[in-house]
Amino acid sequence: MTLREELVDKSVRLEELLDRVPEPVARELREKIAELRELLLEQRPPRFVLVGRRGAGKSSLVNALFGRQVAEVGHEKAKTRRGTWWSYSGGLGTVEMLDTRGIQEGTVPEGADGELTPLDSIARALEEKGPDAVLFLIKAKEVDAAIEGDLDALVEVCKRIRKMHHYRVPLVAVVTHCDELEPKNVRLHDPESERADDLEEKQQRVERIEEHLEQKIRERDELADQFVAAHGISAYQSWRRDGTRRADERWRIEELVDFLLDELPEQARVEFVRLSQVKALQHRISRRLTNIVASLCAGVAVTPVPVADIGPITSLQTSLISGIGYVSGRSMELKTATEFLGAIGATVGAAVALREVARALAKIFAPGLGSVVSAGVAFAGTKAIGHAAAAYFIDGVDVSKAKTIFEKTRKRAKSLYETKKLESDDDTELLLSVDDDEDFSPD
Ligand SMILES: Nc1nc2c(ncn2[C@@H]2O[C@H](COP(=O)(O)OP(=O)(O)O)[C@@H](O)[C@H]2O)c(=O)[nH]1
Ligand SMILES: [Mg+2]
Repeated sequence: MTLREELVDKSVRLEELLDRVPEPVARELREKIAELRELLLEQRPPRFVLVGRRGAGKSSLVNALFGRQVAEVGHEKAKTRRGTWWSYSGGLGTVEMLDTRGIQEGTVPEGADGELTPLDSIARALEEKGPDAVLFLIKAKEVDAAIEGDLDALVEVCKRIRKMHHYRVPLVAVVTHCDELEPKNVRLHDPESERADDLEEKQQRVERIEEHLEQKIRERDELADQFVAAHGISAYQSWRRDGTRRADERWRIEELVDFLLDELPEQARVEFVRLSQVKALQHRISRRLTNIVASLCAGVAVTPVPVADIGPITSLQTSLISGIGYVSGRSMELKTATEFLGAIGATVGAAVALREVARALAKIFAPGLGSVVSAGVAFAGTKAIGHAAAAYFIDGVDVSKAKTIFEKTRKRAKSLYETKKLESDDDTELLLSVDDDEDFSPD
C-alpha cells in the first residue's frame, strides 16, 4: 500500500471509531483528521497571480523561491505567454503562476489569443483556476513614480477574481530590487560585512517605501479589505551558462515565504515549505502534523475499542514520519518511515517506539488499568517520534542524536500530559488541553 492509500484507509477507519467517542472530543478529533487529510492527501501546488510591469522581477521571484533557475529571467518566452497558468517545478515542488503582464502596458494581443484583450485572456485563465494569492510586484525605486496605472490593473484583476470565485483573494505587495536603494553599495544580503548604521539606513529606506506603498494601496477602496501588507525583498541571483549559480543576493525571501504561508490554504502549505526549503517553516509544519497526530493517537487511546483496532495508531505514526520526511524533501513513501524507524531501532534495540505504544495500548483494554495513563503514553510517544523525525529529516542530525531527542521529548511530553491530567479530572477536557504548540525540542 502506498502512504496515500494507507492514510485514506486509516482515516476512514478512524472516523468510524470516532462514532464511539463522546462530544466534544469526537468533533475535535474529526477536525484533526480533516486537517491531516488536507495537509497530506489533498495537497496541491500553491497558485499565485503575478501583477507587475515587465522587469519588475516576477521571474526572478519564482527563482528566488526555489533557490534555483526554473524561470527565464530578463526576457519573456512564448511559453510564458500571458493568459496561461504556468507551472514551475524545481525538483522538490511546483508553484503555479499566472503572469498578468500586458494589462497595464496596453499592448496589442498576439498569437493564440488573437481576438482577446489582455484582460480577457487573463480572465479566461482565472476562470479555469482561482489563485491562492495575488502578488503585486513593483521595483523599490518605482514606488514613488506613477503607479496609478499599475494599481488600476491590480484592481481589475482582483475584481475579476472576486466576481468569478466569490472570494477576496489575499493581496500581498512585493517591493523588489531593494538592494538598489541608497546607500547603494551596502549589501543587504551580507549584513555581517557591513557597518550597522549603513545597514540601518538602507533598511529604514525599505521600510518607508513599504509604508508608502501600503498607504497607496489602502487608498483604493476596492483593494483595502483584501490587502495584507507590503514586503521588501531582493530576488537577485545570477547563473553561468553551465547552470551553476554565480551570485545569490537574495534578501528577506525566507520571511516572504513565511508571510505567504499564512495566506495559503492548508492544501498548498506542505508543497510551499517543501519547495522553498526554509527549515524553520518545515519545522512549523512538522510540529503541526505532530500535534495533530499526537492528539489523534491519544484520542484513539481513550476510545473504548477492541484491541484489534489499535492499528490506526501505528499507522498514524508511520504517516507522521513519512509526512515529515516529505516536508523536508524526501519522497512521500512508507519506506521513508520504515527506514527512519529501522535507523532509530538499530540503536534503540527492541524498544521501538511504535511497538511500545501498541503494547501500552493493548494494556488499556485489560481490565483494571486506567486508559488515560496510556493515552499519555500514546501522546508522548507520538510527540517524541515527530520531534525525532523532524530533527533527522529537516536538520539532518545523526541517528544517535535523533534517538536522544526521542527519549528526551518523550519524558517531557509525558510529564506535560501528567501535569495537565492533575489539573483536569475529565478525560475529554484533558485531551483538548494538551493540544498545544509547545516546543519540546531539547535544544
Ligand atoms: N538588483 C536586482 N535585480 C533584480 C531583482 N529582481 C530582478 N532583477 C533583475 O531585473 C531584471 C528583470 O527581472 P525579471 O525577473 O525577468 O522580471 P519580469 O519581467 O518581471 O519577469 C533581470 O535582469 C533580473 O536579474 C532584484 O531584486 N534586485
Ligand atoms: Mg518574466
